[in-house]
Amino acid sequence: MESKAHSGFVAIIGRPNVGKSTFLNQVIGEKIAIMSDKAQTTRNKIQGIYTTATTQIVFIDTPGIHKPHSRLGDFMVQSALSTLNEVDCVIFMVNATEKKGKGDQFIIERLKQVKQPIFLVINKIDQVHPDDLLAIVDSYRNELAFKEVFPISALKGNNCEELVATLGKQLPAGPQFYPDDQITDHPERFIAGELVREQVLKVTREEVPHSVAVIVDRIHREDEEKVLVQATIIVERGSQKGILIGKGGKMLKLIGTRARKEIEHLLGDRVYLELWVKVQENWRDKKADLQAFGYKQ
Ligand code: GDP
Ligand code: K
Ligand code: MG
Repeated sequence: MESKAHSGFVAIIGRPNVGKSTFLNQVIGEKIAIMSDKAQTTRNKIQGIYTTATTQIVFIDTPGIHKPHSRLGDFMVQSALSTLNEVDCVIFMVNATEKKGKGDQFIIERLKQVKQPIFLVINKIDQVHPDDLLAIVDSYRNELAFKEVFPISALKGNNCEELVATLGKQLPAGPQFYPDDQITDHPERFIAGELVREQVLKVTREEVPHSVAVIVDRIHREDEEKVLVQATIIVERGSQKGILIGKGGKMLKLIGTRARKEIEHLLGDRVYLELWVKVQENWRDKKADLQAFGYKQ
């Protein structure tokens, strides 16, 4: 592959729910990372590859940095923090609608040890008055020297192109890491499983969203225009299995219908989605289960 005038890796770091995955999808123009209003939606690092004639930026979306309460939580926070050593630039994303909190302070302390340029990105500006931004910016600027500060709306797209252009210019000349048409490092199988999990997150509450993993067992082309996708939703307790299946199977059907549409968009084909629900007690704290479900250290 050729080289580019600008190429490199940019980590997107921040607390849960600040809009990291929304930003990644906005920049790439496709849903490669699932999004929801639940904390800990993103569990794995996800690379989104942005390529133009002169530039290739590999964005790394990361799990929100939080206080972990399980082995899975440890894995997530470690994978987020470990990207800091692997990138050319860091985006520290915060939420314009919230004051700087303890969680941000924890991240700031980590970022103080980072040598690469850090961009402070204040997201969700569509929800605040412009006059309120200054105080937020100041509260972070007092703590860290940022290369630049960007107020954006990842949801609406405001100021995202400008941020990407600035990041690109920041990167040195170098090799192109991925082909022009590749937009993520994860295979369709992974994204299909995530799209099922996204729908589970949207229809469940409290502990259930956090207790769910999804494994895609099989993707099989049935004929020219039909793809069979078989997936297992794993939960931690029998009661959760009951919730996910619902009365007369209603809940599972809802999840399946919605996820099927998303997977059809991903694959560009008609999809038959078959879902099973399985209990694997306490999987979030078991090393072998974590590995089996794709959360490898
Ligand atoms: P992450 O946990 O940091 O990856 O956050 P997500 O991308 O999953 O988004 C968390 C929630 O914030 C979702 O409900 C998004 O729709 C919402 N969100 C993200 N960006 C924006 C934004 O720019 N404006 C508004 N109003 N909501 C946003
Ligand atoms: K989220
Ligand atoms: Mg996310």
